[in-house]
Amino acid sequence: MHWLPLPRELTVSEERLPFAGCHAIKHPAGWEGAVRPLSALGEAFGGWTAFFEHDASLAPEAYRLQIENGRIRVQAGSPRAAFYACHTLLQAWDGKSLPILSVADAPTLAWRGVVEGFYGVPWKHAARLRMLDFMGAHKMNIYLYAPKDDPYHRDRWRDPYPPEEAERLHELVQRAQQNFIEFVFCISPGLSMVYSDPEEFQRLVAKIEAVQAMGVRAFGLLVDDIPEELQHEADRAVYSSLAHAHADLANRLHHWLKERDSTSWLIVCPTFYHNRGEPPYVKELGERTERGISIMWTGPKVVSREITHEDAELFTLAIRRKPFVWDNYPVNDYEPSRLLMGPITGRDVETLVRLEALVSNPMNQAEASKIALGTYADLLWNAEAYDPQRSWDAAIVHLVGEEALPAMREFCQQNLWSRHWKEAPPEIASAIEEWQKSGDTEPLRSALTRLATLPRRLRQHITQTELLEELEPWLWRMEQISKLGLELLDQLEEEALRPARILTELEAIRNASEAIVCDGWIERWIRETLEEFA
Ligand code: LOG
Repeated sequence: MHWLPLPRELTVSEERLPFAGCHAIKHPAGWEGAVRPLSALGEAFGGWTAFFEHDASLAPEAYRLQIENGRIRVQAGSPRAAFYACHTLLQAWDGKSLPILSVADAPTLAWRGVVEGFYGVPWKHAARLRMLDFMGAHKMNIYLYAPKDDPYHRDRWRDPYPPEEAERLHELVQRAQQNFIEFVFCISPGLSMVYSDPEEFQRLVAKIEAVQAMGVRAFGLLVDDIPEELQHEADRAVYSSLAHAHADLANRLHHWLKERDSTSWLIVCPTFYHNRGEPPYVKELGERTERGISIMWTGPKVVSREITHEDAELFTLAIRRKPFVWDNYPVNDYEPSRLLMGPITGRDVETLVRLEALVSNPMNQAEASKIALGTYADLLWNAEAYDPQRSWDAAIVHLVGEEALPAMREFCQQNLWSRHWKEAPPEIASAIEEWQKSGDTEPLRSALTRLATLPRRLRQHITQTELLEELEPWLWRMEQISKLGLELLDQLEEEALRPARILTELEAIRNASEAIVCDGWIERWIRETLEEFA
């Protein structure tokens, strides 16, 4: 079984639970939505008797699940925990029956999720809905809506959403609720807002009020990627610094929110969001911003390969609260020619227990992001047992199915961006080096042949059209460039090198697609070889 996330304590027997003939789920009043995944499965396949109980002695997201005496028994700390128990059962379901099993489960980190916070083409509405279902099914519980290129989020933050867009936003909020996900509406007013102007504040809260009416209680005030100095004369007259202005705005908004709903939650992304707490801005923001307001952090770097517990401790001291991590992986907006298909690494349990939350900022490609996101779901739920390799396979199987696992794993291995995210260069590098040293063409020929046929294997095995569409530029590039590499090998072996022809083809490939595969090793090898032999 490819668990994702891996439950904390788990025993699975060889025996199966027989169908009960009728489908009966007993649960506390108001828990219909929580047991929905199991009732849907039971209705489709025949059914069992299941008992769900609220156990107040359990942590809010903890649950115990036993299959015994021919029935299913769940004790859950909350409806969300019961929902997660159902999804554990769904993962144990093999299409025919459920195994006899026993699970005791609870998360490492309280808030686990996604921030749609990248530049470039935002996700489509349907992709967001699918993402929320994916998150719920993998026990992620928070989604921050913050696409930089949604004009109403940033550039035109003052303007209300037109009715159609508002309707879509409302639908997202509802889908999040069905999946027990906290929907956080974020707004980025910092490019133009006059912080000290009361009318500007009114415009900000008017925008927020409209989303509150949709049932949202959590909001993000994002002032990342704006000028590092106060821009308006009026603000310089009132505030001693940028941090002063940001803290004042956050505090006013926090009060405004709490007055309307005591369960409201405000999350702030500061202008200096990557550091260990050393810029004076960070310390001042920490001092001036009221307790109860969360502060975001991307780790020591914008894109942090590693976040250590020492890093987290230093930042915690500066902001006087646990950091809410905005994790810039697998986001590719700063390098759109690459897909980042590896598992998350470099955040261990020592770090995670020092955080308030961790949300991953993914790629513009929503479906392809689910490989890395699946590994995040696993890490954040059960960090103690996290094994990136196991998790990676599980995430691949959850996305494309068992049959496509070998081909998809191969594809992911070619899309890791080793310079930034991984120590070792891609596999093809050693075949190239081998060829350069010994002149042995066989390892290189077989590696290139495998790569040239990989796209066909993937197109055969992957059934999700949305995922295939996202991958297509990389599949095409991989096919073309490996075929060209094979052609070059043939020409060298036949001592009939036609450098101009190879170069023309290389240019044509580059012009047709900017996708980078295998870290660009094949292109580099072709160019260098032509220079050497021509
Ligand atoms: C942006 C983010 C972007 C990311 C990666 C934060 C807090 N803000 O440098 O929108 O997707 O880097 O390019 C960012 O990370 N700024």
